[in-house]
Amino acid sequence: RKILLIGAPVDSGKRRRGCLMGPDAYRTARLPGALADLGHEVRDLGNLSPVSNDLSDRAGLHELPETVGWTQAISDAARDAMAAGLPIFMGGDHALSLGSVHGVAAHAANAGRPQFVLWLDAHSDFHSLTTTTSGNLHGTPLGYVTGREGFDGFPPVGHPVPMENVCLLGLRSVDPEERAAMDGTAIRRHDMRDVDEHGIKALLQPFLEKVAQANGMLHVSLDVDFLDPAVAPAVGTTVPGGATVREAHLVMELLHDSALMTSLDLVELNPMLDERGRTAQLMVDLAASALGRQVFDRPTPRIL
Ligand code: DIR
Ligand code: MN
Ligand code: MN
Ligand code: MN
Repeated sequence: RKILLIGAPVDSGKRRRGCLMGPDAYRTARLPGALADLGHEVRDLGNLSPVSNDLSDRAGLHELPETVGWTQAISDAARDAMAAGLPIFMGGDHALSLGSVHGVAAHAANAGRPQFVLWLDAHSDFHSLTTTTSGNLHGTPLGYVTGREGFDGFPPVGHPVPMENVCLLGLRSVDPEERAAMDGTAIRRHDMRDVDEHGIKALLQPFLEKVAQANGMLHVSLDVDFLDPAVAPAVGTTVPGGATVREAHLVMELLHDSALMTSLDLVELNPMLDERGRTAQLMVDLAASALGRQVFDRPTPRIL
């Protein structure tokens, strides 16, 4: 496949700085080479910058104007990249997904195909500008792209992702306002207890079948804190009890087998917090699994 690496050093989505170093950490951990080794044609498009605007800061919201500027820039880049191949957005914090999902959903709509989103995260990121209590906009992208009210100042969401097309896996920190907003919607949400009780494949498989039946496009958003902090310490918002290395790889391997993934975010890596680059390396290895690295070949596409 043709893979486009897009650096999005977004660091405005929360207070602790460092995610801006993420794209270069992925390059240093050899993401381009790992994907090329699998036979893919890889192009690194370099790093984006936020579009400037004349918005002002808004009380209670951290770095709103910069995040709006990133959203515009990343959405535009996402649309362009979707026409050329499979984009991987190298973050940057999770505020980058306001733009990446906005852009890929617009592309899908123009291609006449439904957009699906798999959200791998400890958090649900389902706030709006009016419900966030932290003011950190990395907690809002899923609310934005599903068309929640309360995103004044952001580009309008012309192609919201339907709730029933969203699957969250790995949850263990959901704010009361987020839970209330998700209640009664058709969003698929699986906390870590679900993973413990049923196994991660049993949760993912029905969702992948739905994507396949609908001939959908599938965006995957991988937050470092989906993983357990013991194996992925380089993230500002660690929550104990996350996915194991093998659970995360199995998700990626099933994604590869399904041949359904059309775009990918790698977000929230803060290299300042890493231990000798181990988290960056794990994220690179997970991306490689999603794009075909395996011990023994298995036939694809394959949905069991
Ligand atoms: C938290 C989000 N619920 C907040 N935290 C996240 O600040 O609204 N951390 N997304 O990764
Ligand atoms: Mn997140
Ligand atoms: Mn359109
Ligand atoms: Mn998170």
